[in-house]
Amino acid sequence: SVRKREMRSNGAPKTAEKKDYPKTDYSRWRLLDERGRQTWHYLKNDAEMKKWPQTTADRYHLGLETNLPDLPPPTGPLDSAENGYSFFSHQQLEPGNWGCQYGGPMFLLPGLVITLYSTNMPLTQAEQTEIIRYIFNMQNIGEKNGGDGGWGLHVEADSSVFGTAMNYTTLRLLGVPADDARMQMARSCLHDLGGALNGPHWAKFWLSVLGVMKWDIVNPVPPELWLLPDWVPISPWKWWIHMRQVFLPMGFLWSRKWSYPKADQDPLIQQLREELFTQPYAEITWAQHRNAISPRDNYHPKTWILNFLNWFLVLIYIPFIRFGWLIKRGEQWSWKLIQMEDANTDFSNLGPVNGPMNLLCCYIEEGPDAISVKRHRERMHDFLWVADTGMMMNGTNGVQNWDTAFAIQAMVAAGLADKVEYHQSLLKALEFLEDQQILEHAVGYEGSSAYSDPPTSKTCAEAGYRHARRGAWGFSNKDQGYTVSDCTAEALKSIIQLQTMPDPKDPSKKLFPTLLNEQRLKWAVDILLTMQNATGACSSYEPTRGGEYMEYLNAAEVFGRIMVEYDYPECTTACVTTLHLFHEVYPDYRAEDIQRFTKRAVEWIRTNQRADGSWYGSWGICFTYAGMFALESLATQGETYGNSERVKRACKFFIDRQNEDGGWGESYKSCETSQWCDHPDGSQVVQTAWTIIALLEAQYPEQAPIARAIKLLMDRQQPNGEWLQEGIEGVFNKSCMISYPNYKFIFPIKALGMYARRYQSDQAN
Ligand code: LAN
Repeated sequence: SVRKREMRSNGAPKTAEKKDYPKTDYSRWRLLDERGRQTWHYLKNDAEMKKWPQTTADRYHLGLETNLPDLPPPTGPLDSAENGYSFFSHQQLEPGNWGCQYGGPMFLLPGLVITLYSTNMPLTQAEQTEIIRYIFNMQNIGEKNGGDGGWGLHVEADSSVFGTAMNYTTLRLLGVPADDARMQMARSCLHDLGGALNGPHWAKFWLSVLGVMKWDIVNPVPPELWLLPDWVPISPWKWWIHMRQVFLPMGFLWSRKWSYPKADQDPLIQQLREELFTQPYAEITWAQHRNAISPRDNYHPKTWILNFLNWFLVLIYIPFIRFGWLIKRGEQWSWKLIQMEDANTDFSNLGPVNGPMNLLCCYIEEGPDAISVKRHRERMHDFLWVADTGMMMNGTNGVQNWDTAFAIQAMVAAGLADKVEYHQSLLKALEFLEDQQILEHAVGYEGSSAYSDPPTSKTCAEAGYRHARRGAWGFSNKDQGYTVSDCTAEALKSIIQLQTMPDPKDPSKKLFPTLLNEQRLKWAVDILLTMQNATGACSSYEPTRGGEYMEYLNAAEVFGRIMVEYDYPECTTACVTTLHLFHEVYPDYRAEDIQRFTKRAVEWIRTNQRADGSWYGSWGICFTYAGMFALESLATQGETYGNSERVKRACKFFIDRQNEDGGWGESYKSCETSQWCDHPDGSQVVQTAWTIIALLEAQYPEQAPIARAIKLLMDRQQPNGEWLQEGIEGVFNKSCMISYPNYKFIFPIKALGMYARRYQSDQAN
């Protein structure tokens, strides 16, 4: 049963509602990919359009008809995988990578728009039009999340003060009038939740920058914390990198109490001051609302320790102890660290939250015409993406390395990578990953004690507290340049897989060129070997530096488990499977280190399994995601269904949750609650594929349940090889969802191909 062909991005309401907001001409948008730097451009006229025609990928991402032909109906799972790749390979971009709308979080555009408004650097008309359209498309209206007119933390969430106050403000700054019917709904939703005063810390911060709130409402963010000696347990360098890199510019801005200079004269700001609150602006005693928060936003309530600390900072430290020299030194050192971050990322910055904040810091410190400001402003484009629902801000500056590595792995696992039809495409993917390996140390490493060869996990202040990176891959591209453990592992794995593949015509020859020499592969392994925690597990960007006690100081309210790095099964298993493969190919390189690492990591993976047989995933939803990685890594150690009680338990967990239709569907609520929650829409293509892969890796002995799942994947495939977008796939910080639209291609292709290889000519239907 083939469903109606329609392209719909995550989060868009399921009911057709009337679109009374202007739309740009979608035939004019083009995606430019310059060595992994992705930016969208709106062409001005026909001459430009002639010179730069729209590609299939452009059309696909924009939700326009791709006109890709119907393919011969698949005769079995392998055919279906090939049809899938045939469609997917048309979306491969010029440098060899894939891209996508990487949306979900609803708090990113507001930071950008507030920054650009307060610095008078407007977006183009086309961008504004599409941002407005996107935000309205994500509004909870009609059937969507109770239809109260607000916005949530992410596209599928119930309305919260954070989502509603920020997106309402953004729309107003982009010129939407307050008396618009949807704005009235949004306002009444906001007021029902107690108004913007009930927003979390980050909302209060941004609205103070804009001059709609007064800084007194913001709990302290003292930049002097950066002056603490490194050994102090709560020193910021020990925090999770995303928290400290947001805290850094935030502290600088808080310390300066900077806000939009024209706020008091700007009529729009005066209006917002009346629209966002339930009481008259003039009567608000700001300091009294520092801790106000609506229950909807309060995922991680502030602890009594943090409340006490804030009380101490406000009543004692700031008035009596925070001397001028302390402020000055804190700001100076912060500014230096901000500059280091800018220099080491060529102003790309770690992510979409600290990017606009760093821009503001440069604007304040160096003036509106500074080169730094100009470069930051250009970099903001790297985060913006145009989809069928409008223009949004991606969660990173792309998914380049990550999705490309998985695409390669899917084709290898499917046994399709040595077919001539796919050679060109996979070669391009390989070339892309080659180009994106980080080969330079971060500024500050050279000659400093932080760097040694091979690198260690030791860091120091001169290096901006950064982990070693030479030989690593990041999640997005080389410009951003941050080591991620599993991104390095998955990229390295896919490269080794291709570079060692024999030519089927002449097995004494290799099918793919050796683009990365042995030295570069070894650098990557050196990096992986620095990523292990004392527990044996791996974290995301660095080994864990601080204790879980830091969570007592989690001030963000809307996120859980954000203050330090944690042990993640996904990251740990990726390192295990890759080191296993590397060791098979290069048995002599650091063999003992690899063995020791693997032994400890596998031990951790075993103990991390829950009693019911599952693993909790932190970056994908949820138990299906982590279970797949865990079983794959155990399989590399020879641990499968036949010889392991543990693996049996894991398989049982999955089999018990298989739906009537043969698939699996898990809701994002699993992430929030740490308990399995069925997806309200039933089986999902992506989670079904993850589970199939898990069961195949585990060598689950029965074919029938897997065959039913395979049939579901094939039934959901469109005649042109495509799979349609379903529920959201990814998550971070327990509470915020994020979409991985390419997963609906990558993992079904892998699952179908693996199944075909295991059961050879058997057909699922
Ligand atoms: C990501 C995206 C990729 C993800 C994986 C590689 C999948 C994971 O295995 C390790 C962690 C990592 C790199 C990751 C970390 C947190 C990110 C960067 C994100 C989920 C994408 C967006 C998110 C970032 C924190 C969003 C900005 C929000 C803040 C709270 C600062």
